[in-house]
Amino acid sequence: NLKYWLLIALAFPLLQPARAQNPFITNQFTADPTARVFGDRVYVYPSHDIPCGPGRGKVGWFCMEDYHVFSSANLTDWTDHGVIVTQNKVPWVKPDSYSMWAPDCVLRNGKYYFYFPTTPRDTTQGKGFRIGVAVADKPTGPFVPQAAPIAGVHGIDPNVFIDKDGQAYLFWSQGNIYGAKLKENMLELASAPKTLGELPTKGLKEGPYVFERQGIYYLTYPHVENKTERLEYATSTSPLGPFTVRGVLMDESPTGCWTNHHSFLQFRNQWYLFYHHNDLSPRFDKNRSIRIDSVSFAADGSIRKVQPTLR
Ligand code: FUB
Repeated sequence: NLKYWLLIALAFPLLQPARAQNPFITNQFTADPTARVFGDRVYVYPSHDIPCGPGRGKVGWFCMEDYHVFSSANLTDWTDHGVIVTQNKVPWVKPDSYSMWAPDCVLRNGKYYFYFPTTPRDTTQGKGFRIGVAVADKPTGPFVPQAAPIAGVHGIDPNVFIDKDGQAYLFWSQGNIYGAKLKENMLELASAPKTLGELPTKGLKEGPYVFERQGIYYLTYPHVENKTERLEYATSTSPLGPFTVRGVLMDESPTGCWTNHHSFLQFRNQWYLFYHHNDLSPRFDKNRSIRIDSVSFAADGSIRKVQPTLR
């Protein structure tokens, strides 16, 4: 009998809902988290890393075929709502390219717009990534992909910011970081893409995330100068800049995960940073897992450096 109770005691932690610890999603690999508050819940839209294999992506590289969405009312217990968009159901995507990279999702006029970068079947306008949109009535879908990617946008890592006056902006990266206004329909650009100011000229900058706090616009981005990405930020008085570099908000990984990709979220008067690391795959940094940490700001608006909370 003692054996029976011992077994129950050992199994009990496994039966508990996921707890707030890093990484906070452990039923699959996740990366590039964009977190949003819709209603009274937090929704996280990450990329979904899977191990590559014969006939599935390129061994040693990122391998991503679909997206899940997760939600929580308390940042502790998370629900996986399952697959919302999958590569071979998007009309313009190159089949089996396993390149469904970092997404974003915003709510506008009662519709949820899910933005994702991937490789197109039609390469007449260039071989690189394009950015598509899928639209839903609920944050968990079903999402209906548009027939074609957004015209005039070439690159990865879409991020949408809606300003207080209702104007929406799309940001993305292609070596440098670009931004443009979006039309009211959220599906087309309303202005020509532009660079955003005096950002670093050396090293890759990608994964832009823009937010506003107390009249300051923050452009935050991963930047790699050495081996791995550190998170940096710049500020401006307007969403399309010009932005001035302010510093580093999270240092490079000491254990060598090449990428870091993040979003900022204010939930119940506390700011949080969502980002990723390869906690569940220490030997292969293209199978990543998402983390949360709280963020604070100094009186002058600067972001205090975030120290990762480890498991
Ligand atoms: O997840 C694939 C790519 O790695 C993302 O698009 C980048 O931001 C980096 O995290």
